[in-house]
Amino acid sequence: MTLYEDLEWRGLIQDISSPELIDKLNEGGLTFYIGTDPTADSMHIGHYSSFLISKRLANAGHHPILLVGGGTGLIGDPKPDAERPMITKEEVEKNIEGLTAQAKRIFGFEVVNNYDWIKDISTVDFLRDYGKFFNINYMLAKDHVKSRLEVGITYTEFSYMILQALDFLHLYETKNCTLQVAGSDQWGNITSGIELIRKKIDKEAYGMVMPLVTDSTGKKFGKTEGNALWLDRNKTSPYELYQYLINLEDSMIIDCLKKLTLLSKEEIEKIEEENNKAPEKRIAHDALAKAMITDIHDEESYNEAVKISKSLFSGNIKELSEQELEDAFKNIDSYDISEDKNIVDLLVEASICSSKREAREFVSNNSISINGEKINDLEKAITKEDALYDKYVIIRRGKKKYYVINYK
Ligand code: 545
Repeated sequence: MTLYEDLEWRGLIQDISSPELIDKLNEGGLTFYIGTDPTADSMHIGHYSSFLISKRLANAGHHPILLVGGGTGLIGDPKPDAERPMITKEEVEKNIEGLTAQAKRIFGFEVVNNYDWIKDISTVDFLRDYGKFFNINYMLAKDHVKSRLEVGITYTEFSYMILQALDFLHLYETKNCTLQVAGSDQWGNITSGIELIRKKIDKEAYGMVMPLVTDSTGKKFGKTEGNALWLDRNKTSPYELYQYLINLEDSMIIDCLKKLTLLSKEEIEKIEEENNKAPEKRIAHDALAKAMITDIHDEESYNEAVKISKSLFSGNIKELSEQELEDAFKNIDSYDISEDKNIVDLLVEASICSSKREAREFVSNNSISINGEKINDLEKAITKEDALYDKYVIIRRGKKKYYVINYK
């Protein structure tokens, strides 16, 4: 199977700028780039799905460049509905550091920063050397500008496409970069670059975009109750990522294996076949979680996530290390205490139960466990002795609901 056939099979091709690109992709040896603006200090899973294309192309013999938009990040790529709030230069600095380190860790490729060339362009040069190649009518017809005409768009954001276009030209001229890839929302910016390269130096450059991964309701992949799933383990622990992936709708799994892992067609088809034979074993979910967590973090992180899940399921909380406990309960409701407390009082104070009566009922019913052990003594005092690693008392109410008491 050729590279292009593989990308098509995965559903990763939304648009290509010219059919000539197909042969070029299959031959190998292209230098290509994908860019990201420093609007956050970490990528999330949505960005990851597009960035993974760089690995696929690199594995097929192309040369990748990852661009961090230190210049464009100060301007802001127009969103379809509203102006972006400007972020401070300090924030941009900090985000560049985070993103560059992350991109190097996960993808291991050359990273360039467009601030390095954009900062030297004077206003007059900008207007003469680049602005002159952009017809306002052409710019107004771009999707993200068009959709903003009613609500308004500042001159700053309106100019954004010129910057991304001149990046492509710059990389074409300095690194012989002939292809830009991204998610489908970047089509307008990519074609602007192709046009600029054609008009200014009479050369042919190419673009390719992939669909953004969504769930069955059209929601962007990787968003849980408004929170993104980050690639930074301090923002989203491997365990949280594991939970998200393991609980994905069944109907999405094969598509995710194709789009979000580097597993081959043969491997994925085998997984699908085994999964169909015994769906209750959730083989495909496991394979997805294993591949993604190993690629984004490492195999140890995947094993740790599995261990945490098993321990929480069986109630063997005490076998978790301090780090594992922290990963498991990072985003769980917590309550601080600094002295010993009677269990019933504590359950009410920490809002685990709504009244003393309810708290007594839960305790008497064996519905409360402390660090994985059921208690039914209404006089039980929670003391420093109960704090795992001298810090955490893990309370479970009913089958699933966990709370953390921080003994300070
Ligand atoms: C800037 C200069 C260039 C080329 C590209 C850019 C960035 C581009 C853009 N891309 C998106 C982005 O999101 C913020 C990430 C925060 C960590 O805005 N104008 O930077 C996303 N991109 C990945 C995919 C995307 C895109 O990083 O392309 O489609 C999302 O999957 O939205 O010369």
